Amino acid sequence: MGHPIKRQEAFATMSNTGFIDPSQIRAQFSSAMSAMYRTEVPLYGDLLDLVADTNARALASSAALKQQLEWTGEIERLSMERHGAIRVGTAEELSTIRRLFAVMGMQPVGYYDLSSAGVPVHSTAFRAVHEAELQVSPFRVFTSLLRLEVIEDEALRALAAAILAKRDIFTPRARALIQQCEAQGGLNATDAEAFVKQALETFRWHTEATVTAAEYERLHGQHRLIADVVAFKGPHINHLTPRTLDIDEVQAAMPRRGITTKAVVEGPPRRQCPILLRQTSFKALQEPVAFVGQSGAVGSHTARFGEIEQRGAALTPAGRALYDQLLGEAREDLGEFPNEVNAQRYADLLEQRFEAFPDSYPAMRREGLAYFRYFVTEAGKAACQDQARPRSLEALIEAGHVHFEPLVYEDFLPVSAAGIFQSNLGDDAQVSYGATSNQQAFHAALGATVHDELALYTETQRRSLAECARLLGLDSLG
Ligand code: OOG
Ligand code: NI
Repeated sequence: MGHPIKRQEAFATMSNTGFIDPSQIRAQFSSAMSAMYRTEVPLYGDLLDLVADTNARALASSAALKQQLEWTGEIERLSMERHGAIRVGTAEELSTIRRLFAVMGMQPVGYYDLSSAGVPVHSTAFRAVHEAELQVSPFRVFTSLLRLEVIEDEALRALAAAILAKRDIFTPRARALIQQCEAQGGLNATDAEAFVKQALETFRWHTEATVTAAEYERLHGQHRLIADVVAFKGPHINHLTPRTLDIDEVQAAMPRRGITTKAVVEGPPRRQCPILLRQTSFKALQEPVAFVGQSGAVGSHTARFGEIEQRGAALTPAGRALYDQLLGEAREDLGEFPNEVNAQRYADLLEQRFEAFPDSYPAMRREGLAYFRYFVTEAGKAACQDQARPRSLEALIEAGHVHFEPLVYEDFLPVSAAGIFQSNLGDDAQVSYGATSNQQAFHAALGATVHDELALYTETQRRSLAECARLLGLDSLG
């Protein structure tokens, strides 16, 4: 095995137009968001410390893990890696959010329909789409649009729509800077800095509600999520999630620090070779709220929570189908929704079912279950002029001239997301809304179509093979 390749500078900070690279704006925004959330929810700061400790320990105890993250460059982005989540109320809010994220090089990826799981929203994730941009800042935001049509009470639906129509979740200056960026093709350093500050306002927590206590109760009575979206001035960031290298370790450490977590870790079971995404969260905080007509914050609302995640290999359609099948089987075996009481049994069932999912990267590659990134090793470079060197991908790997590592999963999982929503909404009633999945309506509201995440992984894998071929002086590989 060769040595990890020194990564090339992914981006120059500024292009010759004088505009700041969108990835740099995203990095600044992500860090400003984290600082803001730390002051709003101090527990988030504790969580960051805990995750940093755990990650340092995981790296110190596994040279293989450290080397893997060095190959892929993830080691450099780990400490700044996080995702957030917001919920918006109208098509106009969603499409303007899309334009706001575009200033930072974030595009909508994937469509998640959560209504079948009893959560009246559909969602996408805004994130960078190219591996070089992700390397600068992997910041992502899970963004949900409330499906008002699920409110059966017509008067209440009209009330919610009227309240939403009155608010503007963007500052005038943020709107102007978005427009300016679109017209000019970028923002200079001063404008980028102003943009970060203005954009942050949209995600801030507001103690003052936009509705009376009685209206809040009506909205809340319909669904807690509806109150959360409709009753406030903006789509407050409801959690910010750091990436850990060992989620079970953090899950076990949290109670020792007085944090009560969700009973069940969402996603696949613990494995030698992590796949997709494992997540767990802890309960929302009760926040004081001032309703219209009240003096002082005498009401309360639970909106915000903490979450941690561990990311693993991105799966191909075949790998994903196998994942969905095994997850479904484990849930069927359990015969009820995972909860505190059956958590251990569920974990055991998951583990049993997932024995059918190969737990080594070479096997996952051979069976076409995951996406990979390929690198030319030192030995490969040294052998470049050798007429007898291998030329096929398999032979190059065999000879140690090409090395591969899994592509990290950059997205979310609908079943897991529904579980996270539900645990934080305190919702035990797992009703299905039966509203049909409506990606078309989502696209119409968004004012754009979402990227297919699988196409993005395929492209990254292809680019890495093309780069290997170039370095080795071969026509093509793979
Ligand atoms: C989003 C819940 C989903 C995740 O990581 O899957 C989520 C929300 O509560 O708004 O954050
Ligand atoms: Ni989340």
